[in-house]
Amino acid sequence: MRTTRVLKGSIRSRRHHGKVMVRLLALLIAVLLTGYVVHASPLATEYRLTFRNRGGAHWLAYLDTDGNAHTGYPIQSTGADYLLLDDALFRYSGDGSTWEWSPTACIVSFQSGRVASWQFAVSCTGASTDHPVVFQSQNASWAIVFTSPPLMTRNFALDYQEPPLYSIAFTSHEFFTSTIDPFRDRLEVFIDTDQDPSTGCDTGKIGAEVLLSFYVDADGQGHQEIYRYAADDRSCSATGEWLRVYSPKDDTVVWEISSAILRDPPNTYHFQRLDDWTVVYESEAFADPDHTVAHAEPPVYHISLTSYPYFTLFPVDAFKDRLDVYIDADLDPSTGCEVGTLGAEFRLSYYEDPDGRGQQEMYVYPSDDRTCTASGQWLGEYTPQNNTVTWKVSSTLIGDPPKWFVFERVNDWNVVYSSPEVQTDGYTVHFFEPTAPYFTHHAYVPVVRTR
Ligand SMILES: [Ca+2]
Ligand SMILES: [Ca+2]
Ligand SMILES: [Ca+2]
Repeated sequence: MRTTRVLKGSIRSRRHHGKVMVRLLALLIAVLLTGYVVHASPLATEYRLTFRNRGGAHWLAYLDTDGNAHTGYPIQSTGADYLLLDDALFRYSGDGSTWEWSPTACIVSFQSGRVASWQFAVSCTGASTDHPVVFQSQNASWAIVFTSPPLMTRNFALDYQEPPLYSIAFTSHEFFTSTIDPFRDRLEVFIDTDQDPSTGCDTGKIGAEVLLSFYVDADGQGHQEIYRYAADDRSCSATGEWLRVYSPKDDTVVWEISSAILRDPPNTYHFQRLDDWTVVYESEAFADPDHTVAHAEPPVYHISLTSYPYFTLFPVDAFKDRLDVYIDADLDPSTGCEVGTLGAEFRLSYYEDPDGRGQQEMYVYPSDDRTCTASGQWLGEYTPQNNTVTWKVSSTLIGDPPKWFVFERVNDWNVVYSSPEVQTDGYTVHFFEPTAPYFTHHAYVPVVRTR
């Protein structure tokens, strides 16, 4: 019968009536046996409100006693008709937006501190049913520390535990071991608090409502900032607010953020590292169900080629003279661009533009691109030092060691030097082109290869 949706009214009500009678009888027996009654409806004459919080100097409870969001002071989508501010109860007397409260004669038993609690007569508010309450803590200068979501009383009682602080950590060895440009180099965390990619700042992976940022000022002092994006701010135009001075430890920045800002987990995260305002590393977007989130940037390869001949022997022709590194990422000579003994999945390239500015490029070869036809992607401007070019490449791109490398120098589109195969188990690879190539069998015999 329970699965039958259509029941004749009379049968149904009679059955229901019967059940009620049985329950009343059971309750009567329970009362006789135990001597007390469990109320099924709000009968308490006193409020008992408890707000377990992480600290503050003032504690507030907003009471929407008529359950109508359109009456009283608007907060967290409720309309507060009464306010408990520390040990006093106030009645709302504003116009629906102003902060105006009138004192009441109600006597409130109040306990301050991390377990803030209030006890007072229900008749003080005249509420006849359970209703929404919003708890809030403020500091000594009346700044909001935490605001709860709307909570519902149960028989005029409420016991609420403030959620923990969010602790969001970003570890980047690369960031802290490189030279940090003030303001322009950053560690950032985009957070999609509603887990809706169509709202907030569009990072390409998530729709972020919040961005946490770390930078260093001209004096070397670390700072944390927060950006908050409105739902329709798809182009991320919101201005940042300064949070605090911050000193990183162990190559890690930790942002501690109130749950009032990020709401309850889960959130979706997207970590980025900026070098000179350019994104040079970005994590995959991932959801985390906790208040503690930690992300570490994977290691970065530093691949260097020193070539005295390139920088000192001849004038460098724009575009046509190059320094190249081929990388066999899968250690399989039969896949990728065929170069010497390697089958390269990647090539890193350096050249000068007509203005003499150094540029870096990267080529990605599919496994069947044996003749190396893939087009390059521009990586950025680069200024060589000590006749050396260093490419920095994330291991997320080419994978972890070991890797095989071949270094080449190209003159007027002809390969004029090709190194022996270099194998490495580390993330740092430095190759020195022999300065007296005439002594080696890699001599200046042009090896012409189509590019
Ligand atoms: Ca109201
Ligand atoms: Ca969103
Ligand atoms: Ca290969």
